[in-house]
Amino acid sequence: MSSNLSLSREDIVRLCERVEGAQTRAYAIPKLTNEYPQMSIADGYAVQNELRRRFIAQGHKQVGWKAGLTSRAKMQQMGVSVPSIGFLTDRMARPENSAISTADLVHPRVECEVAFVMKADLQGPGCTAADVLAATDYVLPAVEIIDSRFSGFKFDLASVIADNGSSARFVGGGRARYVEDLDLPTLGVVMEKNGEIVAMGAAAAVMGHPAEAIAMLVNILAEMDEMLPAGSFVMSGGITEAIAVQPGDSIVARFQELGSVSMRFVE
Ligand code: 0L1
Ligand code: MG
Repeated sequence: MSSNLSLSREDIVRLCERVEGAQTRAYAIPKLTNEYPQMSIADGYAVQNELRRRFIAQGHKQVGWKAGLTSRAKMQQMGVSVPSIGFLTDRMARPENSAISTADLVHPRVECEVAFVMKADLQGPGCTAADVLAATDYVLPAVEIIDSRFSGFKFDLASVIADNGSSARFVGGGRARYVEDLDLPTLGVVMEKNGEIVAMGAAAAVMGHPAEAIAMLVNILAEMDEMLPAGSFVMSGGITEAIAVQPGDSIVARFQELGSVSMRFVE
């Protein structure tokens, strides 16, 4: 992927500092391609990798990865046509049923996802959904709280990849299940906000099968000379479009076979 870089190392560090400031101090910035229209997807991942390197140097622990923009609903909502990946750290995790502060977020949205916990390393290229299922310890229901740092959630693929795929917080919960006991594509989910149903879908919305999204993620990692280690927590992407939340909102995501995941949002 590095051969497709158009930005200098100096520009990558500069953009990383811009994204890091917006993420850690919760303010919106214009999409990066306004200033760097030539920015490629490889440039976006170079900025994301620099951000990951900095966070780890600051003591954050990487716990896994996320696949993003993996459903047609999400791609249409955000106006892009290719999925992406981002990293997850311990600082982004929140307990089930907790109160999640919005003071350190810009304009949070929630989406229901199936999360995979891996029991074996996976290495691309050529990783398939069957490889993913064989390497999966268990799956569990999760809600991702995304928070694009770009004004009005307006971005292109290179910018959103640099912003770590809008990753902000995530909550895992419900019941952990073995994949062989489930028919993952037909697994349904209903999301309620303040007791009203606001979104619903089946996991097939994620590339036909959520394991396809994890295989895609492993193959993107391979392009960056990385693998997915055993023990990783991996989110496979939103099944429905993302729903905006604000202080006072309470969210319950009810998953068929996997139980529910709840949280509320506070100032
Ligand atoms: O997890 C996702 O699908 C989000 C990817 C980034 C796009 C967005 O901010 O909605
Ligand atoms: Mg997501």
